Amino acid sequence: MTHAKDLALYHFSHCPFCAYVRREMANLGVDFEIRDAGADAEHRKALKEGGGKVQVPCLLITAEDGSETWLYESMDIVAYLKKRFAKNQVA
Ligand SMILES: N[C@@H](CCC(=O)N[C@@H](CS)C(=O)NCC(=O)O)C(=O)O
Repeated sequence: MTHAKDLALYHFSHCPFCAYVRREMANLGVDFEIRDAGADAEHRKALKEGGGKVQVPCLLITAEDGSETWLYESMDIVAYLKKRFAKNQVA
């Protein structure tokens, strides 16, 4: 299992698009911080201010220089994860 410190996923626990991303994380053998933007007001605020809207899933990618990319859309997030972690894939 690879732990990616530069990634964090904003999600809602009952969102099917978020479940899709979490399932693909498991398939790819990668984990990173998961932040509940439904239950946690601070995470919700950070998502709105950083990404521009409260829509989940959203993947926060923090570069070495501290710059942030807020990636929305489950299919785009999964494409990014596959491109980066496909070599880890277990199934
Ligand atoms: N096309 C988007 C759809 C995401 C979506 O509709 N997410 C819902 C939750 S399931 C959402 O964030 N709605 C905004 C809200 O509930 O405030 C994707 O595939 O990621």
